[in-house]
Amino acid sequence: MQVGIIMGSKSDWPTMQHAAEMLDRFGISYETKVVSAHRTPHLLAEYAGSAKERGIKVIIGGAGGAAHLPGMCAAFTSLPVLGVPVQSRMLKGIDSLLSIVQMPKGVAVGTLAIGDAGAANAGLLAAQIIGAFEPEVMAKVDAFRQQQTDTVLSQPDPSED
Ligand code: RP5
Repeated sequence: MQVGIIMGSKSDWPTMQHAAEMLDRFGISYETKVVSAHRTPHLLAEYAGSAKERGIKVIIGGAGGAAHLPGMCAAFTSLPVLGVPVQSRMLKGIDSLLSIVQMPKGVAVGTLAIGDAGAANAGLLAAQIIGAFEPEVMAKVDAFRQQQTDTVLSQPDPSED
């Protein structure tokens, strides 16, 4: 598998499935797993610590609330880690965003937007990272973006169907 998609809870899947769908679009293999920083800390250490030797190239971590999963994951591996703030009930994901984005200098997490768009863009960014070394993947990313451009340019008048 090239990408590991991990999340703090099964309840994060409706958000994180958008990362998986994006990777499907580009034919990139991935695995999905619930790995919680606070409920299964030893599993997180084992998962992140072994990811590189298992062939994983990028890890996408999604979590909500006090969302320390991506940061702790990045602490255990030098693979690129992309963090997705899952929308929380009480604070609408602002808590998740601030928990993930404010990594102290020296351990990096690439933080995406809150919710579905962030998860989809995490999949897209993972494809772009892999595509930097695999031209056929980058060609698919370029085609996807061109399709978006063509769609917008073909419907310039928002009042028309
Ligand atoms: C976090 O707590 C998870 O990432 C999830 O977003 C949030 C709520 O988890 P559940 O109570 O739904 O399992 O750890």
